[in-house]
Amino acid sequence: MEEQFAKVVYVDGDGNLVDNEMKSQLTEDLVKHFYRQMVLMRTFDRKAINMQRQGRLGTYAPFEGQEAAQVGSAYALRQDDWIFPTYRDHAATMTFGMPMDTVLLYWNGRSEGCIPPEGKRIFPPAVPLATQLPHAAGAAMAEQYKGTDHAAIVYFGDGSTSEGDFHEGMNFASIFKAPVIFFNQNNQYAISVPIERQMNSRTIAQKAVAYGIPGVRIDGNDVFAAYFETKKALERARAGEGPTLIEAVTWRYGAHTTADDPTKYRDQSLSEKKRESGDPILRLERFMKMEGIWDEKWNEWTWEEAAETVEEAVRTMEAYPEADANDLFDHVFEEKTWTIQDQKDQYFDYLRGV
Ligand SMILES: Cc1ncc(C[n+]2csc(CCOP(=O)(O)OP(=O)(O)O)c2C)c(N)n1
Ligand SMILES: [Mg+2]
Repeated sequence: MEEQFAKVVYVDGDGNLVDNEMKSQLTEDLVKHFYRQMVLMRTFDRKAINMQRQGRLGTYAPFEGQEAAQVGSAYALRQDDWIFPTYRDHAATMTFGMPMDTVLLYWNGRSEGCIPPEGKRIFPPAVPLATQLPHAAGAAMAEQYKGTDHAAIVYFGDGSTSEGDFHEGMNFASIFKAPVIFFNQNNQYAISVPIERQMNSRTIAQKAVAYGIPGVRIDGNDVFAAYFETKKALERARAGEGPTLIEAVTWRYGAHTTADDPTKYRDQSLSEKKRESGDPILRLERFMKMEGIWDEKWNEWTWEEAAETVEEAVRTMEAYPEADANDLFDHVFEEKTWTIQDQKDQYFDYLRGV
């Protein structure tokens, strides 16, 4: 299976261009765009962790190491497509156009953090695992009924493939040829459970066979593989050829969330080795050096610009008016159930010191 689903890679961990298929499209502009965006995302991620430690954000799910998978795939979308993220996919949503201060509001526990800019089809991050797959299949089917060529992309982790919703979403999309991309980030852990203890399948891409759809396994730390393979899958989807399952093999360097301590279940020196052998940003630096388009000054400016952009978003988020406690209860259902009303009454009694 690992041979049948060999990893697609355009630029390897050492920065070598190992596949020439897309060479003509690797313009300096595109390469630099990806580098800047990944630097921005990493800067955001590190800042968010620090802010959680300072008590300025709630629990946060870091994505450092997964920037290429998210940035490359989201950049392949068209502005009128749909995106269904999880709690770890804010690099994807920000690349697609979610404002950074909105993402910060989400992690600050604010309902405003789930509201995309007008006209943007960005679903709130799915925390109940895999529930977003049937939603994405449904949104794609709706576009099909309407006769548009809009597509949907749905993000989910390796652990989420053990959920029934994974099967239901894939099967519906397959049988109705819905224009949806199932974008799996196999970061090889579901919290503390490594992939070998989650499944006997050697790959996630092979699961596509069961649904009769294309399965593509990519080096998830190669931003070009993420971009070009998602683009190809989107073209198939728009042409009425149905869904694709993409498995982006990657690694999260850090904790599952800021509430987790990865040293309890894995040797973190492994993460440092992974950085050296294939980090998404480092490999792009190596590639640019080989191509003769690396500029140390430009690199410094890129990191500085990213830090300023992130600080600006933090200022905007922190200048928001106080959260309204009603928000906790008012948006759960269109009409409140008595249990929610009861919880709301109790909470407001508590706030009033009753
Ligand atoms: C239905 C459901 N069951 C359990 C959980 C608790 N939970 C949160 S994240 C997680 C692991 C998910 O792993 P994976 O799908 O690989 O995504 P990753 O966190 O690695 O991005 C679990 C079990 C949940 N959120 N939803
Ligand atoms: Mg995982």
